[in-house]
Amino acid sequence: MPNGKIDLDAKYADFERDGYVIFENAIEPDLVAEIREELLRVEREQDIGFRDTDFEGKRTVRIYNLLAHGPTFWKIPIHGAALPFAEKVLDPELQVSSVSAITLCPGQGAQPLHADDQLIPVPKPHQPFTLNCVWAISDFTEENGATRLVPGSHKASGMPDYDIEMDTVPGEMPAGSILFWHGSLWHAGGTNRSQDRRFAVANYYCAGFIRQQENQQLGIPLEEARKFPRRLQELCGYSVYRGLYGHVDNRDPIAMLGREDGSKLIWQRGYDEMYEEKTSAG
Ligand SMILES: O=C(O)CCC(=O)C(=O)O
Repeated sequence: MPNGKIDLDAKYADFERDGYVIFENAIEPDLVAEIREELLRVEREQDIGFRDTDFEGKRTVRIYNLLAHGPTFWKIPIHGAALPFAEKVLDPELQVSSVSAITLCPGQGAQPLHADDQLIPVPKPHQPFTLNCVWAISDFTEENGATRLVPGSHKASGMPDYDIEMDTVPGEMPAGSILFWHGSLWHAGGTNRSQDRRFAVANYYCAGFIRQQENQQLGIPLEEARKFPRRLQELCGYSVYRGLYGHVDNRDPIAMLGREDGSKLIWQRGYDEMYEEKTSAG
């Protein structure tokens, strides 16, 4: 990690208080440059233009299902600067909920404030079920549309009205940094008043017990998923939560990718083993 070892406990304390935290300069510059090149390649080859809804941004290029677009993107969910913190917040049996690019182009206006988990019908506040992990692939500045954040709003009991205006702070950070936020935090993409694009990859994790936002098992061709590092396969849903949720015919679905079964199912384990933890080794 370019910035040395990260003090996860200190970062976790900030995260609990504010609902977000930034890991500055956490990603290798070569990887940041590679991701940027790859985003431009996919955009060009697939002829991806601006979105056509206000929420997604009519001057914004979004590329969904990024893991299906090449090995560079496989490095993101399992990166050593990101995954250990996500495991700490959600638990080691977490999943990838979605991985998408959000490129704000000059002239993109502010997005409505929202929380990523606002459609989950559970009374708030609650423990984090989802965690967004936004990689800055260019600098994030107030001028180019750095994400607007409402500190502490993950502890609110409700959701913002669609067109509400309120005080926010910009999640400014240099390229190569990561901004994490609790799924209940109120936030929005900013206004891009600059002449340049703001490049970001939103690597969104969820707990292993809730539904992924993008259907990773159908969205990623099986022959591609077979090539993933094992930890990424598990994160994409080829795993069993607590030895029960997600099994296929009483087996760990990782076997469908030609791997040896990882987890014994709950019925084959002793009860004490139920909370056995996985590691983040890539
Ligand atoms: O682009 C950003 O900074 C945030 C985007 C966002 O929150 C979303 O699209 O849900």
